[in-house]
Amino acid sequence: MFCNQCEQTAKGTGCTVVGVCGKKPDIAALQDLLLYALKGLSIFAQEGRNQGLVDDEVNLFTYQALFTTVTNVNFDATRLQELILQCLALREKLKVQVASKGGQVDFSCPSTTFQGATELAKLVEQGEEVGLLTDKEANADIQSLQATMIYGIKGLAAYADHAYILGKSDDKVAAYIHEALASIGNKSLTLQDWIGLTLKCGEINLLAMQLLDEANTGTYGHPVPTSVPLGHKKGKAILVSGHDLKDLEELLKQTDGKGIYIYTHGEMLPTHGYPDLKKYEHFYGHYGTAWQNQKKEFKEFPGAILMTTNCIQEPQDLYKENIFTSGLVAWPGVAHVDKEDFTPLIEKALTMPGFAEDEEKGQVLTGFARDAILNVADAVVNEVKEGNIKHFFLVGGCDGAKPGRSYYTDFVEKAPQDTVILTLACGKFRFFDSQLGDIGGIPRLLDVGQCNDAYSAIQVAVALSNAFDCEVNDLPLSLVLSWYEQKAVAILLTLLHLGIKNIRIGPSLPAFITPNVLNVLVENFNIKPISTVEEDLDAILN
Ligand code: FS2
Ligand code: SF4
Repeated sequence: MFCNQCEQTAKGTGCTVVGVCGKKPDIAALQDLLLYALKGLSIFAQEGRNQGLVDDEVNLFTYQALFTTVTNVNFDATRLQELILQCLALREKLKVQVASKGGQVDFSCPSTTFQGATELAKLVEQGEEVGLLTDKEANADIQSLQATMIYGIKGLAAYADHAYILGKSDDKVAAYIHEALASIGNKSLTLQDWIGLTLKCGEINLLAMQLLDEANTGTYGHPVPTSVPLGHKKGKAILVSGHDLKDLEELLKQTDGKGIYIYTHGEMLPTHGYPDLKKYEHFYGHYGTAWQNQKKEFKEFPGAILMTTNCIQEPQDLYKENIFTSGLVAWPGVAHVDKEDFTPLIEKALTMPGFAEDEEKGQVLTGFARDAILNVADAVVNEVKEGNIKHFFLVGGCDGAKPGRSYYTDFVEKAPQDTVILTLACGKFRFFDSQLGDIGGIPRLLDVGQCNDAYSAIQVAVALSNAFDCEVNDLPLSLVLSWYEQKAVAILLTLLHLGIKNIRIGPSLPAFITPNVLNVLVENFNIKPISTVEEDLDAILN
């Protein structure tokens, strides 16, 4: 196997024996084969569009198949086998439709004709043969751009899938994905073309994030500042992790009146701010921190656990019977439930002890998405004009297990008192309960939401630039980002597409970026790796 798509990749170069995430070689091979099959499907989807044919089933499948291969989502060989076979069946169906429109159906790329083996072991061998979906004959820089684009597309597909679940989609997203995947192996494309196609991922990702923002706020209302208890109530309990708001809503509906309290874990914390979710009285509080602490935190939770998206880790025996996956998440031997019927999960919670007593552990504030911040924009602008707020930092992104990630905690703690910290995604759990005080009633630590809410942070930056009549790059705003998986790659490409410069990124640079590609990023966008907190604060503020 070879996989280098996430920040924790082995030795900073690639996982070759087994994934640091727990991905085994057979799963890596099946994920590679799924992407290869998807490339074949993309060629027909692109030709179909040329003939005026758009297939919604193909679009949705494309999002789901890509999201499945994101880090810490699907570790189940049987589920991947089903998806590969479904992909080939869709390809054949589309081929017939394209032919009926007079389109081309005879392509030289073997991904358009390959047949999947019926036995799982043989399918794994086929996956090992195709390997990573990059053009192995292209030079290292082109392969690096292709990898960056594919990883960005995985993140983009995750956002598109979330938006789709809540009824929002735009064919431009699928059209770009199909074009990009179909282009791998096209020898006529130059390095410059690949830079363009890669940055286009950022442009399309902005659209997908906008769709998701509209889907979330249109369905559940704009988040409002909300205090979330970190303790618990006496009684039965279910813990919900991941990012899927629809799963959470369905669970809240299906547990209403059943005497079960619902708690969030990890990236689900910001859901407490949505009016149409917080209205449920049994939606109580937040338990635990970020994904990489789940083994310790889940085994101590006295109720059932639902994992709605990434990041799942290998469930330990102590809680394997209590954890359920939904949507695209899968772990072999772990029960899977669908939002249409959470009965097995609810019944499990009812058989478990729950919390024996009420316990207070303080509160954290969330719900500072774009609408909430823009509602106090005048006050924020005044504080800046009066010199009380000197600088804004966006300290956000993914968390992970590496010790170098303490940089972000230290950064927030050492940021001067006259600065405001916007944060989002699971990286915030290193400092989410820090008491940073306020400036003129404006909290110094503002939780914008999940990684899925990066669009909200971008809108806040754009609104500030309008208020100060300057470009975003000229604002007293610095982005200090942590990355882990492929949604972060998509967001970074969006920031680059928007021309945002001087981003600091860590804890390490992506293994799939070659020195030449990094040079392009440094020369055009002045991207920097994080250094020490003191050096970076000094460089930013002085
Ligand atoms: Fe965190 Fe994991 Fe949010 Fe990423 S829970 S690293 O996949 O999506 O951020
Ligand atoms: Fe390694 Fe990350 Fe790939 Fe898992 S997703 S195999 S940790 S590079």
